[in-house]
Amino acid sequence: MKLTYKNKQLDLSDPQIMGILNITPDSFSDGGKFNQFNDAMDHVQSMIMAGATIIDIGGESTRPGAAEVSLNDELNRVIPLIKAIRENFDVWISLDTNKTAVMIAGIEAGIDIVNDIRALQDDDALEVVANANIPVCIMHMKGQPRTMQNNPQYHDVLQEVCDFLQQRIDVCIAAGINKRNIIIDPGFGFGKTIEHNYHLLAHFKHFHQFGVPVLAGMSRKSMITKLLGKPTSEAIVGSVVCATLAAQQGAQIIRVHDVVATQDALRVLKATQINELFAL
Ligand code: 7PM
Repeated sequence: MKLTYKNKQLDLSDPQIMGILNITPDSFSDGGKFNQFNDAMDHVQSMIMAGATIIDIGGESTRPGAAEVSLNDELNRVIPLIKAIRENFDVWISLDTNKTAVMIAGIEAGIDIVNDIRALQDDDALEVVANANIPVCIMHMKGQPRTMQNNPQYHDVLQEVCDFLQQRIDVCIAAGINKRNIIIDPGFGFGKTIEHNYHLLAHFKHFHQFGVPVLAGMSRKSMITKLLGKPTSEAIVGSVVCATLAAQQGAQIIRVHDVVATQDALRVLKATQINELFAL
């Protein structure tokens, strides 16, 4: 499997690391502008050097429990960075947003993937992505970010997530999005209890039934911190194990904060798949 956009290709036959770019709230809008921008660029560079082939940029508007971010704040936060990354690095850029206006500006600024936790349910989002012929990640979420972790219930979580993803794939294709541009994501932590999340991870291979690449994002989430009773600063090992279990079940893209540790794990996993040994 591979992703294609403009004249670039991303081979997905080995799992690819999507590095999460931290963007501090209020970045670029006050006196700390210059430092924050440079910190972000340094972070991008180190993630690329550690093996990330995709950088995921988010303006925080999609974060569960986070305050709503205005359109202007989100644009001011992400667009200058996208342009700078595009100019300075040879890497795929994904933009984590659910707002059509931000997608349009991001596409114009040079992103390669739209990453939408709302699976293109904003007005005109389907049409914008279809017209741009750009890869898109559609994610499952139950409920709304502010309230989704408030006692989520399912009859059968795996079935419900798969039904939703199938519906959204159908809607995307009906709107003119090429199936080759679709990536799916079960949405760990988005309207799911710890048990729901681990059930989805245990059965992760079922998400390949749609014939499109699958993305897994569990890094530093509460399914790890709550299970272990540890703060996010101590969730690296748990996060890497989750990433490894998803990769072992064929996840094509792993969205993580800790790129170095995840890359080590993926190389160890690959060594068990024989081929790596010939490359030593
Ligand atoms: C607070 C809670 C802050 C949750 C940040 C988050 C995903 C994503 C996010 C994911 C895809 C985080 C999340 N999670 N996009 N955006 N898949 N495709 O941990 O799992 O970064 S935001």
